[in-house]
Amino acid sequence: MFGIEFVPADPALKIGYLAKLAEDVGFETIWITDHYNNRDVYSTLAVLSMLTNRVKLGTGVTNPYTRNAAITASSISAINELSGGRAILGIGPGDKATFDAMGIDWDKPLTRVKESIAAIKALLAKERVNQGGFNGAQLAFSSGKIPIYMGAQGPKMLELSGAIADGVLINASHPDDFKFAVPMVRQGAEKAGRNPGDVQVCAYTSFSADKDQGKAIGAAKMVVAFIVAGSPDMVLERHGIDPQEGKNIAASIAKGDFGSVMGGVTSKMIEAFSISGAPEDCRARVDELLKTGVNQVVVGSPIGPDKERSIKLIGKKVL
Ligand code: F42
Repeated sequence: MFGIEFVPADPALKIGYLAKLAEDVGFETIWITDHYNNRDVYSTLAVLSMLTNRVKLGTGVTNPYTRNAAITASSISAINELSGGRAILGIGPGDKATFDAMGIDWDKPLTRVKESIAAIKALLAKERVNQGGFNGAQLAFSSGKIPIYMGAQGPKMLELSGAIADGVLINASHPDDFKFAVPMVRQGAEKAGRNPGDVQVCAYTSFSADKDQGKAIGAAKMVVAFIVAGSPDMVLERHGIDPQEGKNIAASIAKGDFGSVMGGVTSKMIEAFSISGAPEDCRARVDELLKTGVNQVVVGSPIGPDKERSIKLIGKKVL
């Protein structure tokens, strides 16, 4: 199964055009990211609800800090209603860097996600909520059951997703990362007395496909630089990358020296943190991911050097 991610750094109507194309070439789920500095995730999903017919439409991912859980429950229910029952709520702890800029404290992210999901489940069932800081909140409408997927990377978050979520969106592109993550999700499900097969594991990849392998890799470089700069040392070492190389890239990003950023990205980094190349190479990597227990591969940024052309190519040669 394949999903695709769009970032509302682009206007909703442009994403709507690409989303319809993605639906037509065979993608099954569309995920829209949520960061305050881009366009609003729910207005984008509302436009997509009207422009598509079949694909599932998810927040990929929202968080409980910038939006109160009751507002999230109301917003995603409205999208479920508009789209004829196609909504999925993707929720994670959120992006610390953007919270710092907004003056929001990233206090106890795991606890916050756990409590918010419990509250959202109750709110979606039109129950009155008195837990997790709520004092009797209740929605005035319901639009049916909505799957809840968690964005997670850390061991405890992965385990929690197995315990409480319908699926998990894991930001990674290499089979070694999934050999580490999938057992944790399964363990979380088993400990909670659930069937691990009931939790959909989604590889939220950085993907770049083009007939010209060099162009595909060129388009992935900047995205990979940001992933490397933000990855914990343990993750870099798992892929045989010296953490100092990551620190150097982070310093170049901080200085705004994007020439050095691009120059610092090695082929090992591209290999570890993206699926990029000609379509047949991308397909081979997808097959490796599926063998680790991944159920859905999400084609994430940059998609390719030319999004429209790459979506068509991926539809024909990868899906
Ligand atoms: N973030 C966004 O803001 N917008 C997006 O659109 C977005 C998309 C997205 C898609 C997939 C995905 O996997 C992640 C995505 N993210 C997005 C990032 C996401 O919101 C998180 O930043 C990211 O997943 C990193 O979170 P994490 O899973 O590593 O979890 C953090 C919080 C962590 O440290 N986890 C630890 C762990 O082991 O899992 C546990 C920490 C812990 O237990 N904390 C305790 C607690 O209660 O929170 C407190 C401990 C103490 O000492 O106080």
